[in-house]
Amino acid sequence: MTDRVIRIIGVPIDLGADRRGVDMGPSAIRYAGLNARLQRLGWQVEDLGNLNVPVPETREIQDTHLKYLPEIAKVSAELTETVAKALKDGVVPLVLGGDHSIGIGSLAGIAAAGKKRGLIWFDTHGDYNSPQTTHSGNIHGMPLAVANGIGVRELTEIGGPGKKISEENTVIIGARDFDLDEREMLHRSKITVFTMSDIDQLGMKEVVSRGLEIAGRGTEGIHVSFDLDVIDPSEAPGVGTPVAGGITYREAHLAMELVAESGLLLSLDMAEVNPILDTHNKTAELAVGLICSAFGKKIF
Ligand code: B3U
Ligand code: MN
Ligand code: MN
Repeated sequence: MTDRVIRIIGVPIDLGADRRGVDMGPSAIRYAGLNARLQRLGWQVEDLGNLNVPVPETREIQDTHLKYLPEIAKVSAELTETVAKALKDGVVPLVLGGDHSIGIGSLAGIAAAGKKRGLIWFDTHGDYNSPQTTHSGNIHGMPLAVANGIGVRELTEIGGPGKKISEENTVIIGARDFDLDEREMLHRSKITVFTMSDIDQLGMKEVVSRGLEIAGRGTEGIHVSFDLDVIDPSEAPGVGTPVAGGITYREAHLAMELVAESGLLLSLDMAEVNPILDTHNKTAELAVGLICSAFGKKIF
C-alpha cells in the first residue's frame, strides 16, 4: 500500500445545516491526528487544505426551501472539480465535512471523472429530500436525491447533466429518521435501505456484506459517504443532528473494517462532525479511527 496516496480535501461548510459548528469539522478531525495516523498505516498523505466556504453571517437566505443555494452550489462545483482531479491523478480523495451537502460535490466529481462506482451511505437520515418534500429547507437533507437527479438544476447539473449515481448500486445503512415524503420517494427508488431494524435483526456484518455486494456489483469499486450521526449520540455526541438509537462504536468500526477488507473502497467522505457539541473531541477522534479502519488499520 505504500505507493498509494490519500488526498485530503477539507470542506468547512455549515450552510447546508441549521446548526452552526460543523464548519469546524475539518479542523477537529485534523487536530485528532488524521494525517500522521494515515501515514503510520503506510499511506502517503497530501493535504490540500480547505476549500473556500463563505460564513452564513455574510449571506442572506433567498429561498427557505433551499437555504443558501447559490453558495452551496458554488462550493459543490469547486468540490466536484477537486474530486474529479484527484481521481484523474490516481489518488484517493478523502473529503472532510462540513455538513453532508459535501456529498453533492463528491458524487458529481466521481461521475465527472467517468467512474462507475457503487455507493454506501452511512446515515441516520435518508438525505433524499427535494425542495418540495423538505421541512427544514436544509440542503444537507438532500444530497443523495440531488445525486440521483432529483431537485433543482443548480445542484443536479453540477459536474454535467444526468444522474451521478446508479440507484441499483446505492445502499443506505443505519437509517432511522426519514421525513414522510422522503420515505415515499426512497421506497419508489431502486436504492437499498438497511435501517437500524435490519441491523438489529441481521447484524452489522451481514448488512455490510450485503451492502458491499450490491454496491460492488458491476462497478469499479465503491464510494463511502459516512455521516457521523449514524452512530449513537452516547458515543458520537458531536454531530449536527443527534438521533437516539444509533449504531455502536464497535459496529461502526466493524463496518469500516469490512469495507477495507473488501478492497473496494476508492473514495471516502466524513461528514457532520460538530466540535461545539462534542466532548473533548471524542467524535472527531472517532472519525479519525473510522477513517483509519476504512483504510486498512487492523487491531492485530
Ligand atoms: N430529514 C431532515 C433531517 C436531516 C437530514 N439530514 C440531517 N438532518 N442531518 C431534513 O432536514 O431534511
Ligand atoms: Mn447525512
Ligand atoms: Mn444524518
